[in-house]
Amino acid sequence: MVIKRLKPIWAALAVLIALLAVGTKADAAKPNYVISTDATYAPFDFQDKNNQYVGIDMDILKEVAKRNNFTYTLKPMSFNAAAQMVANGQADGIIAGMMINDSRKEVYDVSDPYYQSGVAWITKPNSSIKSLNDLKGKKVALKTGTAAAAYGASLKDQYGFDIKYFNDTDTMYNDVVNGNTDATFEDYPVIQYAIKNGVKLQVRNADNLGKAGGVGFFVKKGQNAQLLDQFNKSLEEMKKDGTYNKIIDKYLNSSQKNFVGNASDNKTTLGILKSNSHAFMSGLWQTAELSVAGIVLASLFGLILGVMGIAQSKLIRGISTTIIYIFRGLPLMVLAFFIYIGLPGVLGMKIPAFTAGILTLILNEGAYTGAFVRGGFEAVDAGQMEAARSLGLTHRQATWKVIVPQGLKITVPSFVNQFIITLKDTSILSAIGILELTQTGTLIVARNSQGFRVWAIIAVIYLIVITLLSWFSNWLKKKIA
Ligand code: ASN
Repeated sequence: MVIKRLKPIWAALAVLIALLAVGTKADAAKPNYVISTDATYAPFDFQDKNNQYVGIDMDILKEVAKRNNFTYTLKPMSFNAAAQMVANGQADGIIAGMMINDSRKEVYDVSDPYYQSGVAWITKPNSSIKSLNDLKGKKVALKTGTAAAAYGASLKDQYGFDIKYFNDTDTMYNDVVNGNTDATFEDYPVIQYAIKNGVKLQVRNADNLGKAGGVGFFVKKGQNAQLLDQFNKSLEEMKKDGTYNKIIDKYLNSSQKNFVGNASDNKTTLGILKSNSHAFMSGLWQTAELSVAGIVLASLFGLILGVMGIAQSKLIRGISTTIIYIFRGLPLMVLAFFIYIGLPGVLGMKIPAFTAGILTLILNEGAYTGAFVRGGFEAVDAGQMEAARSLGLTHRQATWKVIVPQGLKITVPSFVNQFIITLKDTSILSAIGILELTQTGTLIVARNSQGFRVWAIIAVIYLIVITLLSWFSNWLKKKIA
């Protein structure tokens, strides 16, 4: 009955989702590998002033691809998510200043090392903490999933400190600089580069690094042997013909300013806006795309759930209630990780980040919408249904012609509210590497360390967009009412 009526809506939804999934097909001629990376990990991986991914890893990867005639799609995100992408087959390989160790060899196949590293422990320069023994009762910042974090955590009981976890290196450094945590552990070349470029921290064990070892390129165990082989061969060639040294020299013997741009650009809000205008615009565009698609599709899905919630059949009502219960109950980020990182491993197919993001919004925001739409329908006076039925309308006709129009009017303010929530929730999708406004902010702060100014700009952009959306929604509200 009601379900039959909804068939076209289901079909439209399926077509839209299918459309979102296209555009990721590989070029048939050359192999195209999906390579994940840490979005903010200078000097290995970071964005330059033109929003290009640069760094030792990026240059090596580019060169390997050129020499072996393959292309690749780069997936920059937090290190932990990037590593999981490879472990569950979403990405073919990861290059992210990643240390080679035995536990990783159980999950991945690893290239020859292309750089030597080791774990440093770090405090503020004037800190009273001078040895690991001074960490008793203190707080230590670690980055989730990293070799440095594993090393730091292994010392926790011995030295009696507490741990606070972060997703990216810059936020972790900031926490120590601001005095919220007392120390941190990070790979030596990475902290060395940050200090050279003005981060106010000090390494405490430069000549006694923990877990010294090589940094390598990783693929999922038992897969992509050819890619790994090509990487190793090209690396060897590059070491012989001088390309490797040139790359190392480019990043380690020059200051980050070469990549970040004119230092004075970063001292004023206007300068930051100007020098990053392209990044802000493309972040805004992604946020807008996610919001519009999320709002339209989640509203449709919510409408379907709402109508199902007042169906005659107990089963259909039960399905609606269960879907609402599950997807309203799950935190948005958990759902996004489940769809983007968890599902592909089970389904054996890759899900593009944008599609995963939209699906997350449809399910989560749609569940909220479904709940208030059903409430709106239930709020329509029971006499309306009875009157319609006594006039000879079937239950289905009465639902669509009498209850739905009246119920929807009641829910208009809730819809407006939900539109704004959906727009704000798109920021959570930065966690799966979608380069929307929030992730754009993270990347810009990672290269210019201007947290206050950059986040103020991002906040103002969100407020402007939300104001525009509110105006539009109010206009729509007047039209409908
Ligand atoms: N250096 C880290 C590790 O080996 C990776 C990273 O933080 N990008 O675990």
